[in-house]
Amino acid sequence: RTESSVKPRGALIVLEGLDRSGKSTQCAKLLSFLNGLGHPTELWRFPDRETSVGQMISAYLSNKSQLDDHTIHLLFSANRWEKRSLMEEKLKTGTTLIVDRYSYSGVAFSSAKGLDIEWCKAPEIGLLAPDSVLYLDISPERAAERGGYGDERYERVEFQKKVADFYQTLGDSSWKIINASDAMEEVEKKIQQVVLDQVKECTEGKPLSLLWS
Ligand code: T5A
Ligand code: NA
Repeated sequence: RTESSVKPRGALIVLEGLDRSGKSTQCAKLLSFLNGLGHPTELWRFPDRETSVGQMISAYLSNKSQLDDHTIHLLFSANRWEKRSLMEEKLKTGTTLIVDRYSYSGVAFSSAKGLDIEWCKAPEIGLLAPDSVLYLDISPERAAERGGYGDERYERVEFQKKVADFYQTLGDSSWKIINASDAMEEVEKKIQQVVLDQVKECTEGKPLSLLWS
């Protein structure tokens, strides 16, 4: 087979940020934008609450169950590992994935509870590295003013401040910081620019890589 017959791979695009920073809103907009341009695209999210591991996580987040901090950390990681092979298959067959939270949430939230950051990163090693991480940057106070805040386990301003500090230590060259206090349409436009560039690079043969490198 000639090289031109190889299907260009999809891009792995991750949205990260504090609770209520607008990730799910922007993921949905991005999905319809890319689909509208004819790019095969799927929207994924972590935790994926549909799997049996995901149901344990969901019960924990809604305070219906209690788990040791290390245990829940590993469940979040396991929830990504159970989707890894499908993720690779989708990307290699040309589907772009927009992912609402990923390993950075895993490390930032557990580290904010006091777990060692290197211990937190270890189970994420070998998962697929995102081509682009869009970090929706907002102050914890501003985020708390948005709808629905306060129902789930981690939705407290003091805790979110610690999470923001750990997110800062995780940023690398794949990260783009997006001001998430802007109007939704502004945020949407900035994300579109970054993502179109990434989709193009992946189409042109950018290799997939692994966390953390
Ligand atoms: N977690 C997650 C871990 O501890 N470890 C892990 O490994 C992972 C993956 C659940 C929790 O789990 C933790 C992190 C979380 O605490 P979740 O299911 O993603 O994670 O949480 P959700 O409650 O679904 O979502 P978030 O709280 O993170 O909210 P979003 O998706 O950031 O925000 P969104 O889009 O729902 O918007 C919130 C509100 O703001 C408005 C929206 O209309 C909505 O009302 N809004 C704006 N308002 C003004 N201006 C804008 N630009 C706006 N954008 C959105
Ligand atoms: Na969300």
